[in-house]
Amino acid sequence: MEKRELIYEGKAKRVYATDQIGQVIHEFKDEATAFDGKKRGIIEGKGRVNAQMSDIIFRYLERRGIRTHHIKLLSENEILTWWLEMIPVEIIVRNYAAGSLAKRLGLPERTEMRSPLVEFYYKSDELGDPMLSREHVRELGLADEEQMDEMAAIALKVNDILRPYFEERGLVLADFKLEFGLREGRLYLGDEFSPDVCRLWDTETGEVMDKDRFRQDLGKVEETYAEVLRRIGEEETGITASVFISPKRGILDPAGQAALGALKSLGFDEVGEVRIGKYITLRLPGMEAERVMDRVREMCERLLANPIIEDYRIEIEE
Ligand code: AIR
Ligand code: ASP
Repeated sequence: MEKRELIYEGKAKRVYATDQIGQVIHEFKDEATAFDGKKRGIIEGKGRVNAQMSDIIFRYLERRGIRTHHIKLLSENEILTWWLEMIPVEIIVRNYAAGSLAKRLGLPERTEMRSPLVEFYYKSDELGDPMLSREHVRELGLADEEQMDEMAAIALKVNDILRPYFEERGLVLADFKLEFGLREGRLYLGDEFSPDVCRLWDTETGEVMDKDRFRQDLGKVEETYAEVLRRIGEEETGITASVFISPKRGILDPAGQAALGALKSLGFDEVGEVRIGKYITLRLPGMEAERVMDRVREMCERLLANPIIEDYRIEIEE
């Protein structure tokens, strides 16, 4: 993978071309801005945290069926992704009132929403990211009706996946921003997922655990970013191995025979053979990928399978 020319520089990221067609590198910066760039500063280590957190969250979402631009983490502050033609609309999901919503509607901060809200904003620094109605999006030709529906539906699905995810890690997901883009005519989730683009509150203490610490000069900004990554990164080291065990062909399999007979008597005449096996998953925290295959094979040979009468297949997921 070769890093080529800079193709875009935003407030928090640089995007570079690569020698692979359609793939780009996102380099996350420590620079921070707020209030449409009026407040500026450096959050030491933010680039690293945001790249690594985006890697973890996007992989988690991918495993749960969300199509994202993510390919892989390349270094501590760089991610390889598919290049998307970005739609200049920010989709915000809110579980609690905070920030601009609390202000606009006069709601006390941290009022829980009856059900999650989805809002659209125009990604435009000159205009100060104004809120958009569906009519505004249509009028400006930013996205079509179908794309609007799909973006809103995906945003709510992401909320359903991530709210419990953060809850388990002692964090309330109060709100977040998503950006989408198109690749080969299909909608992909793009941009990043980090404390820069969401609000997180400590479940126990209520402490602010996101970019509001920078916006409101609450102090301990670097420490908070690092703490969020620590909480979500903990169980990320390590590998899951799946082992599929089935009786060897030609070996008598009484359970399979019984199921075959029962299926036939139910009229499933198309079935010629049934073999019934078992499925085992193993977590291997802190183990390097190269060693896992050999170790799990050894576990199969010595205990998990009976190599004389059973076949096994191992799948590894990082
Ligand atoms: N956001 C919106 N534009 C840029 C960002 N980062 C995020 C904020 C917050 C949510 O969207 O970080 O998590 C709602 O922001 P606001 O300002 O509308 O309250
Ligand atoms: N980063 C954006 C800005 O500079 C929005 C924010 O996070 O407050 O205004």
